[in-house]
Amino acid sequence: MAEQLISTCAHETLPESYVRDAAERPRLDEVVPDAHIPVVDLAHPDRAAIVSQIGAACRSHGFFQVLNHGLPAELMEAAMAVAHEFFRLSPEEKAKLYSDDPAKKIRLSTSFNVRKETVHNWRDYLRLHCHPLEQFVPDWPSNPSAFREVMSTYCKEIRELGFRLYAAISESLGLEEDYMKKVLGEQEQHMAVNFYPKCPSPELTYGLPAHTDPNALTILLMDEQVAGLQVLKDGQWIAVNPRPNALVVNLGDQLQALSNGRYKSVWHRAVVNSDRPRMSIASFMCPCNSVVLGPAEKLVGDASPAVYRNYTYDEYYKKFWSRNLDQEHCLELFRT
Ligand SMILES: O=C(O)CCC(=O)C(=O)O
Repeated sequence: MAEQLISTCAHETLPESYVRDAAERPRLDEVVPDAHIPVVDLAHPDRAAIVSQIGAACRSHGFFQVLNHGLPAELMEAAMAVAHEFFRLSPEEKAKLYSDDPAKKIRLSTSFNVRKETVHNWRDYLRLHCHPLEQFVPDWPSNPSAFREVMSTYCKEIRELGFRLYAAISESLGLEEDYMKKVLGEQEQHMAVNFYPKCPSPELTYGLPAHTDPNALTILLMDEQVAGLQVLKDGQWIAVNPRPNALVVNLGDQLQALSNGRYKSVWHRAVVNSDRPRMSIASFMCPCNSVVLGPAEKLVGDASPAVYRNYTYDEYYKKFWSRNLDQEHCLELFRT
């Protein structure tokens, strides 16, 4: 029910259904505030250096930020602006798009999976399928009026960037430059526009609890003013501090599988705060549903046997959405 959206009114206290058990809370005072997430300048003149920095970041953090990535700053600002405008729409307008059915390809929803979960998360989100654009855009929100045009342009640019990153990641594993693009098939592309309103008790809840992404690659546009993304590194939560004009890239479960476990799809979470709302726009590059996934043949040998069995993305995605977000790594269920 659309009344479950949290962006439609202000909250003085945190409703009980959002309060985590003491052992599950974010312990915000233990988070490392100024850790270093690798930053890669994609305009560096030496391509080999870019490939090697990306490979190192995929091994060490599973996360990196990219600069000079080709997306114009004005486009990123416009995407954020139209996202803010969307979440300022009236409750009646929002109710028209609301659904809690995870199978719906275009929906405004809340938390993660309200049908299944027992504790909710302090997030509303607009979920959009984005490829092929001409198939999905007619069902995207038409209000605000600039939404479709701005987000379509943004999606096209992100897709191009995603393919450039696949090439560098493939090369960094010693694979053909076009290996990932080919093996992942005709890629789907999804978007989550995440809105985290001001929260009266941020220490008791999450925007999104710890999870890994089920897809291949995620590219995140972060609010430049408000931090909230945290990444698990060597058992400690570290804050990813926004950098002007940067995009944050993280590997999803499918690249961990393709790399035969050399690269990691790392646990991350979004925390909330009581001072300011926060927005993030996540673009998910997803393998084609029917494609058979598993470790790249070249990365399997006597010294490095296959860590994961083969499966279709359809099988994986269904398994992922049938579980709670913060259960064990979904890929563990696909081990050989
Ligand atoms: O809002 C963020 O910083 C993280 C978003 C995220 O992890 C997701 O949408 O899966």
